[in-house]
Amino acid sequence: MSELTAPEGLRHLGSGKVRDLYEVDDDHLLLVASDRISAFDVVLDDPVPGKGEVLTALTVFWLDLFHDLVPNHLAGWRASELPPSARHLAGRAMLVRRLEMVPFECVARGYLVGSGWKDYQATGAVCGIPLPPGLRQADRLPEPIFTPATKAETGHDENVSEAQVAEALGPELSGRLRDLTLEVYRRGAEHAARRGILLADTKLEFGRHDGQVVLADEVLTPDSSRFWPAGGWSPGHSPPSFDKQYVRDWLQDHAWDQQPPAPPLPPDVVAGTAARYREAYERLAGRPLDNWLAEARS
Ligand code: Q0Z
Repeated sequence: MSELTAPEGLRHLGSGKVRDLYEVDDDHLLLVASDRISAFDVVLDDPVPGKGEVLTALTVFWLDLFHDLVPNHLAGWRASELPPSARHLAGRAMLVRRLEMVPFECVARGYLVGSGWKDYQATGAVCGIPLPPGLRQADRLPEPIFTPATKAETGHDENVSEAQVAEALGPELSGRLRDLTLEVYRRGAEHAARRGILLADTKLEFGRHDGQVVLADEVLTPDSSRFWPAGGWSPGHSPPSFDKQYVRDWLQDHAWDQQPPAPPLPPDVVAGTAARYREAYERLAGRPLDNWLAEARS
């Protein structure tokens, strides 16, 4: 059976641009990462082979690295741990504990880019956090900041202040989310920097189970974070993306109007992008992806 066919007998709960979510039982869900890739907010027709496995392998790697800091939702990822009808998805699937999800994206930023740069230019602050004057696009911040956002069903998430999170969830939970988000980001960014990758920012999702705050969803992947090659960064311009730069460059050189569908990518662009994803995993985890995949298929 193809590794991309849906798991039989599991109810499909929803799909994002890249991932699909299924119900396993009352307490467990199955998250499946596809090889789909988006650029300029459009999902491209061409998959990037192995991308879903990299997203899954990286999430499993980071959850293990942070296990002393925060409990997480992972309940299994090896074939032997997956429901029988999902075993062909081993390597791209995670069995997770079903949580009551926190209704905010928990974002940490170490550099001034994206919506943070836009907010700063307009107001001198990001999510209500005042920043020193004179910062340039992509500047490193004096210290990482917590910049939560609402989860938009359609369109883009909207930045909110920590006070708005505290109003909705109470000061205790909002403070815990801030502290955990910043600590996960600090530890991840420090680990990555030692391996030549800058983690500019990241978006985390948390849930609750038995009164505990639990780290959920995908963690510190190129789809939930900005990865920059350490050598390519300099303040004042938007740095190249570690993973998507070939795709973005090629699309920009081909006068695409950014309305779907995107033009088909040439095979060398697809292959170069696949190699960058694999390299990101292997640098960060210090392990060949094939070695992890062999374990996942066991
Ligand atoms: C994650 C999402 C995806 C579409 C719900 N452990 C959990 N418990 C309850 N809910 C979730 C999780 Cl991870 C949950 N999402 C995001 C993932 C496709 C949306 F693969 N939504």
